[in-house]
Amino acid sequence: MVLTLYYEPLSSPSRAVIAFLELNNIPHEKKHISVLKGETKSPEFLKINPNGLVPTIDDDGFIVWEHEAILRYLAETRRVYKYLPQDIKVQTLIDQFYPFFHSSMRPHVIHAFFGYNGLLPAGAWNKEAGRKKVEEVLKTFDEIHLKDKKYIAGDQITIADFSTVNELAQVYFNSDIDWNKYSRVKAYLERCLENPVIKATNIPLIGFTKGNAQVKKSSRGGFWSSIFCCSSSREEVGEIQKV
Ligand SMILES: N[C@@H](CCC(=O)N[C@@H](CS)C(=O)NCC(=O)O)C(=O)O
Repeated sequence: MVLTLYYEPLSSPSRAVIAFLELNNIPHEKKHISVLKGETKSPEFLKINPNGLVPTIDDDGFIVWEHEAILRYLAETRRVYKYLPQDIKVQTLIDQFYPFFHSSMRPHVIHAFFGYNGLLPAGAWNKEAGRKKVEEVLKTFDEIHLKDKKYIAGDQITIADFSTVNELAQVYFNSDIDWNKYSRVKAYLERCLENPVIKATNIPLIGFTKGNAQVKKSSRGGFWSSIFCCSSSREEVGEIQKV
């Protein structure tokens, strides 16, 4: 049975998996589970991933969620090591990066992505504070992680970069951050986006952040609920529709 990827194009971890599959020519079929329509929380999808999150894969009955685990699983099972080199030092630098990615980078960047795009409940977005948090992350990323390297784990792009470029693109394309203050990060993002597949996977996001979306109030909730601890905020977030 062909590998199935459950994904949402506006989800940065989904885009990282899509780019990885395509760049490695891994046969797969994609099933769009619309976060915007609440499909991640449908009874059918919850049977596949009880956490109700994308990306998720089904590899002949073996279900995997968490995009980092998916990327590693795909590299190992398909024996494609271009983006996960079999070098313990490179792999350790990747391992060392992910806690920073999950605990600092992603939460602040997503909050800002929502804030800049008008997707947070009234009063939940303080632009100055939100931008400051992202800038703290960018400073650390610039001065420590990219200090003397082209990519996170050295001179070669790895899965850690797949995660990061997709995440940071959410604020790279639409925010008032002065990226010239973080010249290594800016050069890094441009370098990653030179890859036509990585660039293509980010195109839905570019269209989205250019303002081709409007927010509609809805009581459904369930939109990126992993980000919100409080269900009342989720209910206010509403539904987004492309216009
Ligand atoms: N830690 C997970 C995060 C997955 C995640 O947050 N997915 C979001 C989209 S980016 C989602 O599916 N949200 C659905 C919902 O909140 O209902 C990963 O790295 O894969």
